[in-house]
Amino acid sequence: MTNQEIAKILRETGELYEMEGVLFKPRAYEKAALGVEGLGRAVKDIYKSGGAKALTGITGVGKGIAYHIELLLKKGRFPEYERLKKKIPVNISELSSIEGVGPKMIKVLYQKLKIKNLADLERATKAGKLRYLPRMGEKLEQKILKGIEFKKEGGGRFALGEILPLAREIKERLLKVKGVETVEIAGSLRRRQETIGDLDLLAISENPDAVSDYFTKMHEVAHVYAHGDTKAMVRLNSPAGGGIDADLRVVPRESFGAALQYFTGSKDHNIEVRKIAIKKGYKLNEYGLYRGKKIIAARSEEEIYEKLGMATPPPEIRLNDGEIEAALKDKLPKLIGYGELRGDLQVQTDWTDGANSIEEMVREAEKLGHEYIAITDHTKSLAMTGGADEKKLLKQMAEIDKINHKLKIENCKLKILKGAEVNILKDGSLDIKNEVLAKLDVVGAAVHSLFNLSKAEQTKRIVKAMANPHLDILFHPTGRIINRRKPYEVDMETIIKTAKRTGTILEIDAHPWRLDLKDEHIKMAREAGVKMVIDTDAHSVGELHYLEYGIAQARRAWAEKKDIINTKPLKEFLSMLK
Ligand code: DGT
Ligand code: CA
Ligand code: CA
Ligand code: ZN
Repeated sequence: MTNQEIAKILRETGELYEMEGVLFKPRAYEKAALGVEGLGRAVKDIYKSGGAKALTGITGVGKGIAYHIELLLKKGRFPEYERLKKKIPVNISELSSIEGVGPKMIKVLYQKLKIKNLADLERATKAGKLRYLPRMGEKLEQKILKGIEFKKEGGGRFALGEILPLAREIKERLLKVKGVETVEIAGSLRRRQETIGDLDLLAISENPDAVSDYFTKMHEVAHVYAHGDTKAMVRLNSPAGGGIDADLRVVPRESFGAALQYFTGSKDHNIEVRKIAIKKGYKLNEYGLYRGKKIIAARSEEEIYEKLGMATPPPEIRLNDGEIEAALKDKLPKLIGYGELRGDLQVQTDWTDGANSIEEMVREAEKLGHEYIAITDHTKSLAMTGGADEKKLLKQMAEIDKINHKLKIENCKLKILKGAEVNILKDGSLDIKNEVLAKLDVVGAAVHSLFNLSKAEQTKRIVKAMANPHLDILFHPTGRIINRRKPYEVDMETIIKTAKRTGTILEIDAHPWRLDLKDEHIKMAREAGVKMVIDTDAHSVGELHYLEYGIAQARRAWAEKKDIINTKPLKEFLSMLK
């Protein structure tokens, strides 16, 4: 069982307990799920080396949950989960992927209307049956219907962050099959697109049959569409709920580059590249670059692009969106690298709705090699998170001073910055007094309410907030949540102009559900010379690992190191704030 699968069952157990109205347990299982997700190692390896006792070393995992994980590893299930699941046998992850649907509602939906999955929910909502349920009504019914429709518009695609860990796990497993020399992830995953339709994997193997055989028999496989010795196509049970297709092609070493180039895409990029080949009197396909029957290049992508008179574009920008012209002139951008960020600037802790303490977050940031981390808990008008008022913020600042002092004594080079994720109120003012904001190192602000204002009103509200001399970073500027919530109406051109004028930094929120700014807005900001940062919006130690998704987002928008200011050392970074 993979970490992702274990985390999913733990999280579901928490949700099932919540349906039961049990206290404390929901949060405990959620925390354990977050702990498992945040591990750098496989749970099964930890168990192998130290048994159930070693499992209690995982953040959020006590004796009881460690025992459940042990049973999961041995038998694939544990009794509490089965007992709870029997009472409410529904597809929880599918149902709760709809905005506005939580565990308590799922229970009512099942008990009153026998709703088990998304299709049932859609039918009942369209028939107007939800409004009559306790504590519901027409308004909530409309909201749910909108949520279902928005998800459907996504076309059944998955967020990159849901699928990349699965693809990497499968890659590691395939690499262990006898005869396998190389495995690469191709397609939209290699291009790090926001959303993924299906997984494409390429392998080189001395024994193609063995690897494609293994692939069709993996425990996640729900259905085998095709199974030849060089090609296999399957449907996987995805950890996100529902299924996702996966293709594996086993190709010869001599033509691996051609296959990788072809299956990385995008299709539009490939079509243009093929035209260039034809103009030069060549032919290009997934087996190689040919002149007549003679292979000119095939072993590596670089070789092929070179023979075409082009530099090799990074996969993230292969969209036929200017990269081909740039590659022909050897003028490709030098994209920001995956290891170039020095700090994280949006981090929540157990002072509000985060799962871990400041110190736990800091220790993880230290492991990640960060030079700085801003603690930015929510503020008071976001009451459901236990948002901080002025007094609580001052108390937290004192706590941060203490931990910083401790780090200094240890000769640790990490510095904790005092911050907050302040709410922008309806009139554009902030919900924390300026005199307290002035004491913080980094002030982030965000819209967390009134998503339905008109475009003009929403824009005016945010512009006003940006004019506050204490506001450094505008967090997740459009508020969208992939497959779940549309961005609020806002005029990004005006926001970007205002950012330039006021010196406000725009955030690229790396959380895989947010990825906000979007690539097109990053491009606009870059062209306007607006400063940006990439940060995780982490609510647990595991989520501190999300920076790579934000970097991918920035790379797809052609961002370079200079565009992203948390690539700078601490002192220089601080000097760039308002
Ligand atoms: P997805 O799966 O919808 O997220 O997007 P991709 O880009 O992974 O698309 P997929 O899985 O259909 O195909 C993988 C790659 O194979 C694609 O990026 C480019 C290449 N490819 C697929 N169909 C064609 C085609 O008709 N012409 C060309 N030139 N390339 C293709
Ligand atoms: Ca694909
Ligand atoms: Ca495919
Ligand atoms: Zn939060």
